[in-house]
Amino acid sequence: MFGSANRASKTDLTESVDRKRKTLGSKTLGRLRRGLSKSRERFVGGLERIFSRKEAGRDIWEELEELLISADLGAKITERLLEKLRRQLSSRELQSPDRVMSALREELLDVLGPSSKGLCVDGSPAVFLMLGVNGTGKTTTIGKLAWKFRQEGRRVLLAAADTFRAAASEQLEVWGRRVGADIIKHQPGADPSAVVYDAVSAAVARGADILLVDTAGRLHTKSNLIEELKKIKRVLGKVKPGLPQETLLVLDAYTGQNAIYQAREFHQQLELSGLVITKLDATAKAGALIGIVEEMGLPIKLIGVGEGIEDLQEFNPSAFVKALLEKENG
Ligand SMILES: Nc1nc2c(ncn2[C@@H]2O[C@H](COP(=O)(O)OP(=O)(O)OP(=O)(O)O)[C@@H](O)[C@H]2O)c(=O)[nH]1
Ligand SMILES: [Mg+2]
Repeated sequence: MFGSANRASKTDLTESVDRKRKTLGSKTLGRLRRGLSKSRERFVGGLERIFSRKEAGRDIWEELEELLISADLGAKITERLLEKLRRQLSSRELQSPDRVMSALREELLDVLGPSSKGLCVDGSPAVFLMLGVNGTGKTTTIGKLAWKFRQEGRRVLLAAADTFRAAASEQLEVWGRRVGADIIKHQPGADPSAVVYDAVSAAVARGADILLVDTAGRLHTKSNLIEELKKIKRVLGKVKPGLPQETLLVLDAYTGQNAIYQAREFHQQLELSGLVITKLDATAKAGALIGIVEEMGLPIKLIGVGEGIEDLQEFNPSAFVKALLEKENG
């Protein structure tokens, strides 16, 4: 369930709601497992390969270190993890992939656990500002998110504040038609803050529950992108104190550890409320997300696990770790 309000009819039988929840739960987990298959293969396949070889004189610690680094966990977490495993595991236990896996699982949950925090949908409207460098998946995430909210019966408005390319607002319009959400747009080249101003006014006037603001990812004039985004944020705050409820940085998981540089810069300048990690299905380096959470201390609010309309999930640390480390029959 996205957000806190529950709009299900009171006449629903508890039993049927439970049944629905169960099917949804397993569908969601299946999609997550599918999405993370490349990264899971790196972890699980890698561990199996390490433990299936029997020749003497190998340094298992070194091989484990290589595996974790290749999954893009980052040097700091890898080091801490190996230290913990060294303390916890006897040399006999070190022969057991299960024991190593469960120690790994515990450590990842320790880092990711505090990162689960739902989206703030309080306010009328609740405004989400989506930021990120070019091509990370901002517009697609907005489309998927709008779909989720529409499924919950919320009224959703989209703001086309990426005004440089005509194609940007067209892409958003296609999503709007697909999910049943109106869009507020100006001519190409217009001031993005003006679009946002109009969009909030329209959202208030039309009684929209959620306003999703799409922004540009690249520099398109001589002006600085970060300055443009700051201005959008200032305008929102002026229209109504407390807006936006969410300032979300969209990061492409494929970027691996380098995403941390984007996260630092945007957080410093724009005070993020959380992260969205997309394309987890396209990378074998989903481990990078763990290093980013540890360094930034920001919650991951959403993850993208494919290009389809349903391929967006609220981040659930234990489901994520399970899907990353456990094989189908696990
Ligand atoms: N595999 C995969 N592809 C994704 C995901 N999210 C987005 N994409 C794809 O990434 C590409 C870029 O997505 P956009 O939504 O246009 O990215 P953007 O951040 O809006 O890009 P700009 O507007 O150019 O800054 C598209 O081809 C999307 O289909 C995901 O979770 N998984
Ligand atoms: Mg876009």
